[in-house]
Amino acid sequence: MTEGNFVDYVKMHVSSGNGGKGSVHLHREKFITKGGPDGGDGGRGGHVILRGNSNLWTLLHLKFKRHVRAGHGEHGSKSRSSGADGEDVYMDVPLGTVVRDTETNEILFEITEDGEERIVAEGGKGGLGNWHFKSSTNQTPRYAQPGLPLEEKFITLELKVLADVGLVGFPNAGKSTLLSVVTSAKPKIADYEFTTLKPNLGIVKYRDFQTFIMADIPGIIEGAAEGKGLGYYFLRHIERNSILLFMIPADAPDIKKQYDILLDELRRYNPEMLDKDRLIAISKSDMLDDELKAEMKAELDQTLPIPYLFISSVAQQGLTELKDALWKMLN
Ligand SMILES: Nc1nc2c(ncn2[C@@H]2O[C@H](COP(=O)(O)OP(=O)(O)OP(=O)(O)O)[C@@H](O)[C@H]2O)c(=O)[nH]1
Ligand SMILES: [Mg+2]
Repeated sequence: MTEGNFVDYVKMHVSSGNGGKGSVHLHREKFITKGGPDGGDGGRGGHVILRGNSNLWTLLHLKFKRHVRAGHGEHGSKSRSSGADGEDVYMDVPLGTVVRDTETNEILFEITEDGEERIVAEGGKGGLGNWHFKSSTNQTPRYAQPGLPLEEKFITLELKVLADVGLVGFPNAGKSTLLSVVTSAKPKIADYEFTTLKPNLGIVKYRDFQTFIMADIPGIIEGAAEGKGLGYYFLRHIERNSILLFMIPADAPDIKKQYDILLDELRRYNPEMLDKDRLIAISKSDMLDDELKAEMKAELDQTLPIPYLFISSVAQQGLTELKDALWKMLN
C-alpha cells in the first residue's frame, strides 16, 4: 500500500559485513630471530541496525533503498593489532514498524520504543589471530581463524499504525491525556482548546505480549470541513485506522449531539470514514458520582446508537475495560 508520500510498506535487501581474518604473523625484529606469533584479530563485520524514531511517521525515506550494506571488518595484522570493526549501518524507522523475513514471512521483531535498536543483519565475528593458538606443543602456530561470513536477507518493513485506533473528539475532550496514560507517549496536555497541533502516536501494551497503536490528533469542531478550528486536514492520519474511538467528556452539555457533530464532520471529510468500527468513551467520568452516572446511563442507553464506556484517565477508571473492548474489536 503506497499512496502519495504515505509509505507504509517497503522491501529491501540487507547485508552485514564479513568478519576480518585473524592474522598469521611471527614477530620479527633486528637481532631477534625467533619472535613468537603476534598476528592480531580480525575486526567484526558491521551490523545493519534498525532504530526506533518517534519523529518519523512513514517509511517514505526508505522507499528507494533497495540494498543496505554494512562495512566489512578489517583483517588483523602484526604486533597483535586488531583489525577495525566494519561500519554499522543504522536505519531509523517509525514506532510500530514490523519487520519480517520476506522469504518466510516470519515476524523478526517490532520496533515500539523511541531509540530502541535491533540488529537485523549481524556482522560476522572477526577471526582470532595466531598468537591465541600458541601452546606448549606449538610455539609458532601458522594458522589463524578466518572471519565469519556476513549475513544477508530480504526484509519487509510494514508500518502498523494504519491498523489500529484513532482518537476523535472536540478540543479538550481528554484525548492526549488518554494517550499519555495507556502508552508511554508524552503528548502536551493542557486545559485549553487545540493543545494538540500535530498527531501523536503511542503504543498500547495489551495484556502480556500484544500491542496496538493509538493515534491522538487535534480536536475537531463543528465546521471543521469549512476550515474552522484547525480544519480537518489531519484527519488523514486516522484515515486508515481500523477503529475510531470517539471521546466525549462527561460534562458535555449533550453527548449524543457531540457524537453526531463529530460523525458529520468525518462524513464530510470522507464518507468512507463511517465504515470503520466505532466506540465511544465518555471521558473525565471521575467528575460523576454514582447517582449521576446511573442517570446518564439510562439516557445514553436510549440515545447512543453504538457501544460506549465510561472512563477516567486521571482516576484510571475503565481503562482496562477500554483496552479489552478495543482489542476485541481489532481482532
Ligand atoms: N477530571 C478529569 N480531567 C481530565 C481527564 N482527562 C483529561 N482531563 C483534563 O482535560 C483537559 C484537556 O485534556 P487534553 O488531554 O489536553 O485534551 P485533548 O482532547 O487532547 O485536547 P486538544 O489537544 O486541545 O484537542 C486537561 O486539563 C486535562 O487535565 C480526566 O480523566 N478527568
Ligand atoms: Mg490533545
